[in-house]
Amino acid sequence: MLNNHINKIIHIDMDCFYAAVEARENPSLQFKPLAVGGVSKRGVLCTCNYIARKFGLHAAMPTNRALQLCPGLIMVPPNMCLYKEVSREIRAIFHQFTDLVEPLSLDEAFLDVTDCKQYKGSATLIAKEIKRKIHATQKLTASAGVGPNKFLAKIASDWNKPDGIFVITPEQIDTFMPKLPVNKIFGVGKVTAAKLNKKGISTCLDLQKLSLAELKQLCGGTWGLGLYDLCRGIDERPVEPNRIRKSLSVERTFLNDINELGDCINKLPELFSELQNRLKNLNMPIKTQFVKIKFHDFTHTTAEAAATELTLDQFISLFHKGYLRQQKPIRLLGLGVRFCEPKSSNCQQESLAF
Ligand code: DCP
Ligand code: MG
Repeated sequence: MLNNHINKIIHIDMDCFYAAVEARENPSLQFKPLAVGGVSKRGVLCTCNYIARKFGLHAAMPTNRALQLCPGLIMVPPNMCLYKEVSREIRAIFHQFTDLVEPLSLDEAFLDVTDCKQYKGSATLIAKEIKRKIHATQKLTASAGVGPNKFLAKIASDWNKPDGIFVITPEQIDTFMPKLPVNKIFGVGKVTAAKLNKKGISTCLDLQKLSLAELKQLCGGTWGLGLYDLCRGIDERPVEPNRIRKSLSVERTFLNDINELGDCINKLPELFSELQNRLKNLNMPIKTQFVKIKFHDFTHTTAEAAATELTLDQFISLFHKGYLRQQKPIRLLGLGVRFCEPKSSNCQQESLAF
């Protein structure tokens, strides 16, 4: 990181993710204490909604205990396929702003929007727009944190949960950090916090007063070094999109299902130019192009054809092909490409990790 260069990182974390998806699917559950998890006697909670949290319930609590604390609790077994699909759609929203997306789990990701030109480059406005888009298309709420690094962005997303947004600017670090309790530092669990508390260390200011050598002695070499930076709000870890890209697609979930074929075709040019823009930066050889259609009843189909150069016409004919298979109102449209395998003989690309 250059000294005069300030990164803009967003952390997004969905609110009571599995429970919120279940309540969306079954609105009669919306205002009741609700948990997702193992319903058997030996089961545990994956998560619960915020109403259930008022009774002291939390993730990983045994179901039996949860039912004792909250007798009116409604338990739903997890539906991982559904959560994965929602997660994929949310990630597609992130990618409308940057390809520097590092997912941490199904419901959480870091985004590096330092070079994002949208919304005049304002990370706060981008985070607000991401929250808006998630709510408009998924009927779910997310919390967002904005900061100059991953550590601060993650703390910020937790600050105003649920449905919150919190921004920590570089100028605020020196007033924000000293007051922060040590247990807010990711990695400082109950055991470390108790150990530190015993020594009279409860805030980051207390930690800042220790020398590096003292911290290393107290917490071990590597962790001591990490803490020395973190308690000052310093974190230089980059956002790492950690997979080898095999495909790239752009997609839209519509606010209302689209019934008219013509209306759908009118959406294609905009998606096409968005796809072209994203591809410009990658410079990777293409193997196929495809159109993905998700219908109102969540069934979906993909029409695909070999391609080296992309054309809108080919996407339009693929769209017709896919649509004719079901001819139902459309919930989501996507355009994408698959790339040549990194080691395939007819493509020269060496490593496509980024
Ligand atoms: N999860 C799980 N078991 C755990 C913790 C979490 O199965 N011990 C699942 C269920 C959660 C999802 O992962 O819905 C996301 O985890 P989070 O920690 O982000 O928790 P929530 O999204 O449920 O709640 P919050 O609003 O606090 O983020
Ligand atoms: Mg969450």
